[in-house]
Amino acid sequence: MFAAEKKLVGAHMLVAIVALTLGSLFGPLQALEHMGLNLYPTLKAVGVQSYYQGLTLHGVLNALVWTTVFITGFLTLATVRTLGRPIVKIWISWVGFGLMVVGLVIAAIPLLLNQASVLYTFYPPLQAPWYYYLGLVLFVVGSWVSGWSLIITVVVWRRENKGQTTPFMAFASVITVVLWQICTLGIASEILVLILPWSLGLVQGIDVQLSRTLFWFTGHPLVYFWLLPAYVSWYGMIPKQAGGKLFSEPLARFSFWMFLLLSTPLGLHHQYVDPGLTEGAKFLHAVLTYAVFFPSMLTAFNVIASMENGARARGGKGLVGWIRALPWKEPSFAAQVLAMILFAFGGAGGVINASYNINLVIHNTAWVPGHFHLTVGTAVTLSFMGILYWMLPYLTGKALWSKKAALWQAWLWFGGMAIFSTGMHRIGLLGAPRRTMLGVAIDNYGSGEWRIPTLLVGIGGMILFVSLVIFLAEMVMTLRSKVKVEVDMPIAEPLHNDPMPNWLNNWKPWLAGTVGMIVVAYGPVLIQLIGSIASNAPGFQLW
Ligand code: HAS
Repeated sequence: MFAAEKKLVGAHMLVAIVALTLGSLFGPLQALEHMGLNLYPTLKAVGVQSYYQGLTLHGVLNALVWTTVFITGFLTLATVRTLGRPIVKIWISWVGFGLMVVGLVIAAIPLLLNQASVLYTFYPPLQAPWYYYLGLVLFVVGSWVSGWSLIITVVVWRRENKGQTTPFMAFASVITVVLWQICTLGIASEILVLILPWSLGLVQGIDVQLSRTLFWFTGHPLVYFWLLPAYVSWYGMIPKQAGGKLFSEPLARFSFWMFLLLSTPLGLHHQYVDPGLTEGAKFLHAVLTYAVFFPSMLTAFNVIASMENGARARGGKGLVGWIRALPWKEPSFAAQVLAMILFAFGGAGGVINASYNINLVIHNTAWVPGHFHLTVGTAVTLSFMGILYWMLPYLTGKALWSKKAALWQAWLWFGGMAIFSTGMHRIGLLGAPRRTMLGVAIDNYGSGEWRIPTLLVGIGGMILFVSLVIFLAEMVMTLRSKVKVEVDMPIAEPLHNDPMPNWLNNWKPWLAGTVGMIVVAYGPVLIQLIGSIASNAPGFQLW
């Protein structure tokens, strides 16, 4: 691939891995605290003032920064490599990257000073200094600018290659980017119109419900912005890594269109218990949440069929015996398939969350972080780690330090997360609130029935920490390696080479449908909230 693009992607990976490392330092602390071992007081000397400061750093660095920066770099790589064309104006991508880094540095200052411990959802009326929000804005704008650069490149490629179907990974990457551009309008308007004037003291109060609703306008599709790059790899690369072909490329493209259409108009499933929103709107969002389950089921079917195709080509036999023939010794492959397996459980939990009435049992309990550590913490993060196992040698020309260590890392993440999230789900069902120090309460609730699940949380958290250390060692030692290799990106071919139906290749109806769905699902909600706006909540600093 083109050297300039490799440098750009490499810079993204560096920032992403540093964010993952720093953010993950707080994970074990929280897990140990839940187990009853509170190490936070000893951390005051190094500037970590509270559980909430640690939790905010953990959420922002891992859920927002590691993901977004990795994704921006990875989608750039997948697009230019499969188009076989450099980025049209690479300086635009560098500007985007630069804005993200500047935004990150600005936001980091109040975070480190314990002035912005507002958690990753930064719900008003919790209030951070205005420059924290400015940092977030610059970070998001940076990701937009990088996305524009990618969109321009695909548009120019389409002009240069009239009549040809955009290669799958470039197509799927650009849908992900467009989804992000549309859905971040919620958070952008929340910060620019409501939060910044309020945190600057230009207005005295804020409308809490309108802010939360705009947040979740972005907050839910955000999870698909995290997930879809993993799907780019599961569809676009895993079949090749398994030794086979993509079972159905049209079905894969259809899934991506469905995600564009259905990811945004369902954010109210995070607000089922919020007052001031109509039952009808919540019901509509619940129905649409079940609809967005469908493209993930299509993905499960298509990806498993593709892996079976590869396993049988490798000599695999039997109804399930073919699974043994998969390349389990390849860390990049194993990490991603292990991520898929835990995602099946995370997805099943998602159906429970989505249910309007059962949600009442789990909302705001430890069940929810249990759910999202299986999804963003594993389906996404472990897949990205697996991708880095071929990507780092590809970008640097240096051999992966140790396949064995990388395999251990993947299995430890899988095992650690299975234990951790079992504990979190269980304790959530027992009524433990999320975002709360639980250690002090273990013995006071339910005749000690919290004891075992919180122990699982602590043990799982420590296993995850060991896995992360191995991952970092793998990255650092690979960068230091003197062994040269030539690695290419694994690009899966489709099993059937039939021409792509036009309706899967035409943006207009899908974009129109996406806008239409958002208008139907959010129009009445926003009209009602804006019509009765009550900017009366002062800012609070409770930490
Ligand atoms: Fe979620 C809360 C519903 C998916 C992340 N979710 C959250 C939060 C986060 C999050 C971060 O309806 C907390 C936000 C906060 O801070 O408050 N979620 C769903 C549903 C899905 C779902 C229905 N979530 C995700 C993904 C995430 C994510 C993906 C991140 C990447 N979620 C909810 C709801 C809430 C929620 C409510 C609010 C709860 C509350 O009250 O606060 C679905 O899209 C899931 C579909 C997934 C599947 C699984 C498909 C499986 C595949 C792999 C197959 C391959 C295998 C390998 C098994 C249907 C594709 C086989 C191997 C062989 C070798 C053969």
